[in-house]
Amino acid sequence: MQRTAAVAVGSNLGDRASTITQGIDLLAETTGVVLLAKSTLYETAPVGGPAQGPFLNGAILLETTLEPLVLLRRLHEIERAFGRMRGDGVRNGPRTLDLDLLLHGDLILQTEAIELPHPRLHERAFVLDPLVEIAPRLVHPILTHTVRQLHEALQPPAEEPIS
Ligand code: PH2
Ligand code: MG
Ligand code: MG
Repeated sequence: MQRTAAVAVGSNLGDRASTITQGIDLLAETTGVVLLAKSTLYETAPVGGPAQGPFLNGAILLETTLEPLVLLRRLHEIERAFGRMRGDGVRNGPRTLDLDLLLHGDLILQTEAIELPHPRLHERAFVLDPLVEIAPRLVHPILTHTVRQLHEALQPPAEEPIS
C-alpha cells in the first residue's frame, strides 16, 4: 500500500540547516520512501518548553510503502543519528533534529505508540507555514479541511478600530 505522508522537520541546536538537510537526505535514501517535495526552511521562535534558541522548521512530502509505525521508527532512528536523546530530555526542550510524522494518507490512528494525524498539526504555524507551500490540498482526515484551510484559519483576525 502506497501513501503520501507529510513530515515536519525542526532543529534548534548545532548547525541547524545542515542537520535538517542531512536528515532529509537519509530519509530519502530509505527503502520504501520517495521524497516528493521539500519546503523552504523558516526561522521560528520556540513555542512552549523551556527558554531556548530559535528553530529552523520545514516540511517534506513523501510517497511511502512503509506502514506508519515503521516510518516512525525510521524517523526516530535518524533523529538518534544526529545525537538526539529521547526519554531523558526536558519535554519540548532544545533538539538537534525533530522529525514529526504529521499525516500518513488518510489514516486515523490513536494508540500509545502513534497518533495520526499529529494531534497539534492544525494549531502550529511553524508546521503549517512550510506545509502549505508543498501540500496545500492535502486533507486532514479528522477535521476534513485542507492544509490551505487550516493555514488560513491560523492567521490572526484583521485588527479593527474599537470605536
Ligand atoms: N517543536 C516543539 C516545541 N516547540 N517551536 C518551534 N518554533 N518549532 C518547533 O519545531 C517546536 C517548537 C516540540 O517538538
Ligand atoms: Mg516536534
Ligand atoms: Mg518529535
